[in-house]
Amino acid sequence: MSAPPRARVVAAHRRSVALVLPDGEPVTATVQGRRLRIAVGDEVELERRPGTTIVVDVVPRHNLFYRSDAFNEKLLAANLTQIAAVVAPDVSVDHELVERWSIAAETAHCRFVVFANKADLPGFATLQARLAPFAARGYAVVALSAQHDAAPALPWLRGERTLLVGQSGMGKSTLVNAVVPGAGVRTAEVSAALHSGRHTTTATTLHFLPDTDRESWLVDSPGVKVFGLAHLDPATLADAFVEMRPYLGRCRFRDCRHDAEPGCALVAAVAAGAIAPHRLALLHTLRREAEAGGR
Ligand SMILES: Nc1nc2c(ncn2[C@@H]2O[C@H](COP(=O)(O)OP(=O)(O)OP(=O)(O)O)[C@@H](O)[C@H]2O)c(=O)[nH]1
Ligand SMILES: [Mg+2]
Ligand SMILES: [Zn+2]
Repeated sequence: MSAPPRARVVAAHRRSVALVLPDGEPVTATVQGRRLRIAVGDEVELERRPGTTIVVDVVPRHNLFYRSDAFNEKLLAANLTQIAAVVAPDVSVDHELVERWSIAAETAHCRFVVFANKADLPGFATLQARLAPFAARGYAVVALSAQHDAAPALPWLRGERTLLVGQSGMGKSTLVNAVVPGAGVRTAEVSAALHSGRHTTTATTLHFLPDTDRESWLVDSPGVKVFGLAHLDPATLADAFVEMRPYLGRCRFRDCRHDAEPGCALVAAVAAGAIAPHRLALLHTLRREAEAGGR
């Protein structure tokens, strides 16, 4: 008996999913039962019946990227190798959000990169200067203009399975259109998007990079204002803060919460100027979220 056909999920809407078969053929399928939860990027097993295609199982994932608060979780994409945060000078960048994405990337064992978009606009140099802390942590900050010259992004996308994340209006969909000919993703003026209060992109969709045998792809996601990480493990959270790693395990108490305990190596590193105070504060915030999430 031959193995059941497999396919890559390019869009998921409740029990209906859009798939692409290994030969590139697009198919729409229905998910069997209520148990299976499907994310974009999943590889799924199919059963083809006359007139209908059924998703019967999900191939074990390398990782699953999602956001959550104490009540809900929202799957974003599976089987990623990279998270790319898109920022731009004409939208007020929430730097804590960008830090949250970097932390989520670390815990999902993904490379993290910042795409500093709209290099053609005034204020870009100021934006780049504000991104210096990310570069100092070892993350690439790639300057590009999705609208005029997206080429600098290409070496970062080839060979990777990338999720684009960002606030609304940063240019995620514009970048997809620039590097995937024919993607035809809708984009909108920043002002129109912000004033309507609605984001232009409403669904998460996967696009294959041309000439990569469908091995490289990127996922466009709707802009967000918050990114909850209640599902992270409070005990290992500090590992995701790359600059804290050298100090971990050096506190006087093995179960140190890096708060008010004597002999805390992280508190000492903050006092010595080696770790930014807001980063330790973010660690505490995320730990409270994770403990409230109770996962
Ligand atoms: N000047 C300039 N404008 C750009 C550039 N890239 C994107 N834009 C514009 O920024 C606006 C928002 O772009 P989108 O691609 O829709 O942004 P998005 O991040 O997908 O937004 P959401 O889907 O709402 O999350 C559009 O008007 C784009 O034309 C760029 O490199 N330079
Ligand atoms: Mg968009
Ligand atoms: Zn400590």
